[in-house]
Amino acid sequence: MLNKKVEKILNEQVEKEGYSSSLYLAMASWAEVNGLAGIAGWLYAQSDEERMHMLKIIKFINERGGKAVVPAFKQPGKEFTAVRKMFEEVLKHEQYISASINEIVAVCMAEKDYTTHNWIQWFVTEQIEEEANATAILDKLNLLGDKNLYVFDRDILSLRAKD
Ligand code: OFO
Repeated sequence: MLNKKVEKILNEQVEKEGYSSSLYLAMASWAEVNGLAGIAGWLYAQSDEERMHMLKIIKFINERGGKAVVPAFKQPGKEFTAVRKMFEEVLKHEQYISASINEIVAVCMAEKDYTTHNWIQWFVTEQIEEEANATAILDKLNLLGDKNLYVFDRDILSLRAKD
């Protein structure tokens, strides 16, 4: 049976992953209507990946005898004024998610739930990649400068890690 404190924090993570999915979907849609098809493609794929993270947690909670709760998701922003600023927001958001995964690890340790502790390691590793991806994109944007978005938009899909 899943420990109650662990169940609670995992359900909170369900909300965070679902929000991540909505946030990247909103960014993708903004990029699409602004003629940035490559960036939109990257963000649509990222949004799908976040939904997959959410599902992974829902299924784990249920499999372990807990009860997953699908929450309401707050609405993400609609307007993203500049590409670089938007990716700074992506990195900040991923750092926030990493901290929250670490919090789950801490609760698992405190509750001696070594099964969930073992399972959550997938997310620990995933967050290294998520932060590295966002940082790599920001590095490229810094190299290119704001005037070369055409090149960046063409090349960004090659920066997607093979999932
Ligand atoms: Fe972006 O890794 Fe899940 O949230």
